[in-house]
Amino acid sequence: WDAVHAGTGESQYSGTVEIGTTASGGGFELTDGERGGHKTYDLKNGSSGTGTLFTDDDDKWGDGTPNDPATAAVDAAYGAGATWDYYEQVHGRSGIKGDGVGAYSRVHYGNNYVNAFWTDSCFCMTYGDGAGNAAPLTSLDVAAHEMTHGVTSVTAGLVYSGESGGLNEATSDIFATAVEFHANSEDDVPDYLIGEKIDINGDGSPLRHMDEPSKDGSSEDYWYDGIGNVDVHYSSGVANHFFYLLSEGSGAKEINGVSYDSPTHDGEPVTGIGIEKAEQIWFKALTQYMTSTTDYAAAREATLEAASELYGADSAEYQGVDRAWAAVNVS
Ligand code: ASN
Ligand code: ZN
Ligand code: CA
Repeated sequence: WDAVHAGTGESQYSGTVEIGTTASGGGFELTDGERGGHKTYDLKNGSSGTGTLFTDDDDKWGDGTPNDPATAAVDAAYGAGATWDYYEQVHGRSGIKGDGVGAYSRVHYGNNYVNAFWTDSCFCMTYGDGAGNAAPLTSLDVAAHEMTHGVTSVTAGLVYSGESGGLNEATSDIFATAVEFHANSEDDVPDYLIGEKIDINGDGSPLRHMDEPSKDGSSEDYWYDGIGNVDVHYSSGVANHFFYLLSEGSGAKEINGVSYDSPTHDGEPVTGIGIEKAEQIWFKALTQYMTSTTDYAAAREATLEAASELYGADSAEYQGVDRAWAAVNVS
């Protein structure tokens, strides 16, 4: 993507990137004038308030490593910009609320903090620096995941517990992946994995796998009665698996050098319709048909309605949605 007012950043996870900046006081500040004025702040290991807006003299930001505090800001700003561009270019939505107004990001939260999060009350995203302050949680998919919590909050408003909570979490993983494919960076090759760059497990494995969520040891591959009692980051597996199957189909497949092998509950195959149609169906379902209490059965209805509206009730896309839900035991 191209920012009109662009600084150059050396990111930790996505190579050399353009970030939107604004001239200020003879230098530059990390305010993206092209994307609703999205700002990126330095918490300097604090855990409250807004922190200090990042500034730079020559509009060249970060050094690609955690040694420079601006590096995490580059990744966070790039992620917010790429996510903004995705929603605008793919779904015609300008900003989280669709009102053209940016949110803001805070980096260097706390010490050795191994998480990132969205907060409704500040309308902002916050990123920890990871273990040993060496692996900030600022990769593109993590940024898009957190920003999507804002979109979910102002649209369906899926309650963050029970089955609706799993759908809320899955929506963030689904659009995190869609953003990654849309950005299509050669320095951050798109995949159906979440958090593959932040090494949160310390063994190089990703945080989550959409083709077979149970590969992480905790996530659910299939719906069952009572799944609403498990952590929303694990019950999300059912919808992540649905989305992978709808996009790519079941069985063994290699995409951009990564091997996937997606199973089905009934052992019958699923044929994918492609991620670009699958993400349109999920977005329409989220923004028009899901509500705060939508559960898995209702999510199936919502996506079937969306597929019917977009592609027709007799379409292969509609059949694909029906088939992919059956394959994760939702019918
Ligand atoms: N990174 C987590 C998430 O977005 C943070 C949390 O669990 N609140 O779901
Ligand atoms: Zn989340
Ligand atoms: Ca990913």
